[in-house]
Amino acid sequence: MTQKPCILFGVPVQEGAGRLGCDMGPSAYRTAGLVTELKNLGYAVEDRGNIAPASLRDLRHENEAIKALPETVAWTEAIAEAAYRAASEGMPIFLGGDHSLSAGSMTGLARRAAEDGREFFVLWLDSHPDFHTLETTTSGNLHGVPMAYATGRRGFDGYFPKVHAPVKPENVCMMGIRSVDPAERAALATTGVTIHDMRAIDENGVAPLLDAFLKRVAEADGILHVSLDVDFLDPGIAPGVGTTVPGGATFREAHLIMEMLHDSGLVRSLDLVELNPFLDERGRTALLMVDLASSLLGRRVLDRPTQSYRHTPKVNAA
Ligand code: NNH
Ligand code: MN
Ligand code: MN
Repeated sequence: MTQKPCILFGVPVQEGAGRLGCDMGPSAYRTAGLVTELKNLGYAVEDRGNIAPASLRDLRHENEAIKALPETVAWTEAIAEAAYRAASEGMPIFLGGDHSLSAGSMTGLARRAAEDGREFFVLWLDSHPDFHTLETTTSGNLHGVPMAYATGRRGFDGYFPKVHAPVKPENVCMMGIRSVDPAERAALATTGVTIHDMRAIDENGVAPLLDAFLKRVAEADGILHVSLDVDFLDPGIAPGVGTTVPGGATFREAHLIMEMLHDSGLVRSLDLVELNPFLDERGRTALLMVDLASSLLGRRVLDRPTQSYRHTPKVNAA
C-alpha cells in the first residue's frame, strides 16, 4: 500500500492572538522531533518550511476593537492557497501559529473537497468555539473568528478572501468547549454545529461522543479535518498557551480521541495551533502536542483490530 506523505507547513502567525510568541510554534514542533516521530511511524514526510503571508492591503473595519486585520487577511490568503494545493498531494499538517491560521486551512481544504465531490467535516478541539464575526468580536483578536468565517457567516466579505465552499455547520463537531462569549453563544444557537462542552465529556466520556460523529462522517463518505487548539487540553498538562482555561481535556482523553481518529481512517488534514513556546515549561507542551499528533497518525501501545468506520453497513442501501 502506498501511503500519502505528511506535508508539513510552518505557519508562524501570531497577530491573531492577544499576546506574542505563537510565531515560535513551528520551530518548537520541529525541535520537539515531529519529523522523526512521523518518519518512525512509516510516513514519508515533506517539511515544506514556513508559509509567508501574501502582501498587505489597506483594510479598515468599523469595529475599532479589531487588531491586525490586514495581516490576518494576508496570512489567510497564503494559507488557503497552500492548503488547497497540498490537499491533493498528501496529508497537510499546519504547525501554528495562532488559531487564525484555520481560517485559511479550512477554506482551502474545503474548496478542494468540494471540487473532488467529497463531503468535508471538521472536528474542532478547543476550549473556545472561535465563532465571532468581525462585527461581534470584542477582544479584536482574530484567532476568535475562523470558524464563523469558514462556515460562511456574514460580514467577512470585502475583507477576507471569498469562501469558495463554506463548511456546513452540521458537519462541524466541537469538543472541549468551556469558554464562550455571549455573541458566540447566540450565533451558535442558530446553527447546526454539534457542541460537546466539558460537561458533556464529563457525563459521557469522549468515546461515545466522538464515535457518533465519526459514524456520520463515514456514512457521508466524507473526509475529516482536525483542528487542535492547545487550550483544549487542561492547563496542568499544557501550560504553553496564551489563553489557558481551567478544566480541560486530560492526557488520556486527548490521546483516546487521537487513537480513535487514527482507527477511523477518515482524517485527511490537521491543524496544531496556539502553542506559545515562550509560555511553555521546558518544551512539555510542544512535546505533548507532538505525542498527540503521533497518536493521530497511528502510534499505539499494542496492535488492535482496526475499527472500520468506512464499512458500516447501510441499513437502507439502495
Ligand atoms: N472568544 C475569545 C475572543 O474572541 C477567546 C478566543 N481565544 C482563543 N480561541 N484562544 O481559541 O477573544
Ligand atoms: Mn481556538
Ligand atoms: Mn482556544
